[in-house]
Amino acid sequence: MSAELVIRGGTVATAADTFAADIAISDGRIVALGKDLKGAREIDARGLLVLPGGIDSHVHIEQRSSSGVMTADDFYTGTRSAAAGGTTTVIPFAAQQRGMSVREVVEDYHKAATPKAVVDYAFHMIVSDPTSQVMGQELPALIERGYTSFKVYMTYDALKLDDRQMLDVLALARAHGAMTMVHAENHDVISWLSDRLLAGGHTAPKFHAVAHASIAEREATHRVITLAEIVDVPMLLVHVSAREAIEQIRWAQGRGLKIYAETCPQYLFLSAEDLDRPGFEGAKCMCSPPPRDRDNQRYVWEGLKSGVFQVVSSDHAPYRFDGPDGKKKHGPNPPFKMVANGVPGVGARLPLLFSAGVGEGRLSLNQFVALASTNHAKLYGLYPKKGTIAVGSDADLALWDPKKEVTITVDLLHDAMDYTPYEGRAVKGWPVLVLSRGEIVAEDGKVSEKAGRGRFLPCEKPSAAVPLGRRVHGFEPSSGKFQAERLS
Ligand code: DUC
Ligand code: ZN
Ligand code: ZN
Repeated sequence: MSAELVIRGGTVATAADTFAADIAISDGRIVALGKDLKGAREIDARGLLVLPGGIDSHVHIEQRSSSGVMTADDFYTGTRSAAAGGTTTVIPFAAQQRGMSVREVVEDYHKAATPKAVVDYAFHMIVSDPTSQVMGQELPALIERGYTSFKVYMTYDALKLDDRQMLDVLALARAHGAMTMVHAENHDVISWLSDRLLAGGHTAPKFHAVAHASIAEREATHRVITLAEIVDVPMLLVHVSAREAIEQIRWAQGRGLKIYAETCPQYLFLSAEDLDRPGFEGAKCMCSPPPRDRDNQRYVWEGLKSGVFQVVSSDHAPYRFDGPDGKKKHGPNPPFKMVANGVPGVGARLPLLFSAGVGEGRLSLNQFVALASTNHAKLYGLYPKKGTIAVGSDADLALWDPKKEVTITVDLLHDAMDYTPYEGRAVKGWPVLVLSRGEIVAEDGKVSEKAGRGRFLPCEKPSAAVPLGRRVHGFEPSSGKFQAERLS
């Protein structure tokens, strides 16, 4: 029997295996894997890696920052950029502001996404106002309808929950089988430090990193782990940036708690020094938590390698640098508190991770697939429809040329931004052809213009079948070195 399309002669990699196979596709799904498969159309993948399309489970699209700035990307440009960088599923947030109904927020985000998305998408909810209506009725009903994860904040005046509210949310997640994603930073520490810095005239972007101290992240991380332990529920810490927080997560995982963790390219490739770029340029790298120093970068890499982290997401939060609705909305050189927090990254995430991870020997190809795609699908209830290459799965594939050398520029990323913090960075390895449900959405630098072809994905309740960090501590404090042999 002949399929509609065959991807011929590539090296297929999943989170578990690497093997040579053709892939046959019909009706948007994988129908066979094997040798010498027949198809009405063929794509020659000789010399290429055929990987599951990336899943980016942390992106902000059409969302306003706490300083009132709107993301540059809408669902068209944001998902187009995802496709350009090898990502075929995104999970943005339907963000509740206080006083809003979460049900209505979800409906509004659907209205924004439906006509524009180029690749498939699900939604997490952001819960900032856990009223009895939200907790008693809206969230349970939404979870049953396929919105099975929500993000909550321990900082930001307009978003943060107190510990009691956090316990309520965690208990609801346990009762209904949902996943809670937590932004863990100690709010009072940040605001106390910020007030002192600003009062002393320390207003430049680099002081953002001073105010968002890594020990404030550590404290909040430990506290919310404790709350999750009290409730006895799995939980995921988002955008973990530094050694101190990683140590808490490793400790929790070592005790057998189901604590999952995400990190992002900004903690692997940027540092606090980037916030001190000349003039106001440092604002281009301002996000929360902020990038740290090189030792911390090493810790984050080690956490990826040893399994402390299950996912690498972008935390794509695309606030433009120039223009009336961007980082300079509140003046040409506003104090750091007035600058929208966030960096773009949905398009650059996978080329950066592939190049420095697989290309430079820090990660195996299968680890890359797990961190880039498979574990996202498992944690958020999209597996095996998404996140793997198997008969019956959606034909979401990224064909990578592992030898292609590219210098990242904002134009290559196809988002609506006026900068990328990774401008000029050289990478080796690029997704040269990207398929979403068997349809080409990016090829040789061109991206699909079919706004609205992306489909909403209701999520199952998250799976527990995601490997957690190992129980050994890889870092040897006395020597300052990682004990690679104990980790491998
Ligand atoms: N921090 C967040 O918590 N969200 C968006 C971007 C950022 O920097
Ligand atoms: Zn956050
Ligand atoms: Zn975020």
